[in-house]
Amino acid sequence: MNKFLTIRRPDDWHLHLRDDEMLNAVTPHSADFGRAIIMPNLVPPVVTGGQARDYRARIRAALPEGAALKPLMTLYLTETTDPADVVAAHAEGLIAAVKLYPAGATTNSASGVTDFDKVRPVLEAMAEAGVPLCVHGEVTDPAVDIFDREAVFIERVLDPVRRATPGLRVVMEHITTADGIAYVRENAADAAMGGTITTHHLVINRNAILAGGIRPHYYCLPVAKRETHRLALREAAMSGQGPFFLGTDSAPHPDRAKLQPCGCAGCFTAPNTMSILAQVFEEDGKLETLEAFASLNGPAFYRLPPNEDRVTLRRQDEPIRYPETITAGEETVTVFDPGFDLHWQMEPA
Ligand code: OTD
Ligand code: ZN
Ligand code: ZN
Repeated sequence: MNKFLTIRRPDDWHLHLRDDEMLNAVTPHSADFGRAIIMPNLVPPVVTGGQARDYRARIRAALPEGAALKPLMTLYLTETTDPADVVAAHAEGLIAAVKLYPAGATTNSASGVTDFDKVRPVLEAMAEAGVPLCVHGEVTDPAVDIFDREAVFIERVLDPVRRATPGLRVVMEHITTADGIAYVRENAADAAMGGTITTHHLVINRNAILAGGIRPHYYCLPVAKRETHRLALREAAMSGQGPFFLGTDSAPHPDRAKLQPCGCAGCFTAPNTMSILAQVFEEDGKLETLEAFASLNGPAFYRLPPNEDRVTLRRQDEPIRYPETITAGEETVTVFDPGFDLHWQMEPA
């Protein structure tokens, strides 16, 4: 059966494009999104407005002719971030948000925050100027079980930081638990909070990583949780409700770095994200809410207009074949395999 769905052009509110050869290889795969929030966890991280401007120029240079994508930059919050630099970069439209990584939480997060008192002046300036804070919501305390780190973060860090900084607007990034969904829902009034959900966390639970053999390409942070949590994410993403929007967290790594005794975290979903999303929304009979999730709720939170132009998702009977890997210089990067056939493809409207 041939079907199609025309929606406003989607945005990606959480994306890793890396730098150098990897940047050039992966950026074209996100070119059909309208806007993307670009994560600052390069080595060294993007911490100043000046560095964000330079990085944006490198991203623009890596985009193919005629690409729709507009990179919205972020700054990596450190204990020495200058509040005035943040406010100025936001006022000129260079950055859309500031990113908080608890020190050591994920790939390249060594420069993250340990002492939250040190960042209080920046957070207060952000609240005042309306700059959203995007958070990687996991504690790094080794005593906390990895599957509990998101829920514990809400109680130990997120809620206290929000209470201490009235008016600070926060995005809980890549929610992986029912606890995260509930917290965002409870605090979403007046767009005080939003939450991104990735494509891969709608598809896999922790069995995908560990049952019947260890599968490094399904390992990411926050790690996928048990099935009840995946179902809570699906319900939230498909609810059409304002606080929840798409942030793919597409995070490419060379296969060489993933297939190691200590392999790194990240799923590369940029090439097939919209196909997978259409498939899972269709499966749950919720195709009509895909536009809210991918194209409307994000801009509403970021106080930006939705994209004016449209794309069409077209369903074909024959499964669509995506490459298993792409190449970046000498390296290969494995494309996320959802484990089921894909029938939807995104085209210009
Ligand atoms: N998670 N990998 C990466 C980032 C994300 O926490 C994240 O946002 C990465 O490689 O940059 C990952 O698994
Ligand atoms: Zn993160
Ligand atoms: Zn990320």
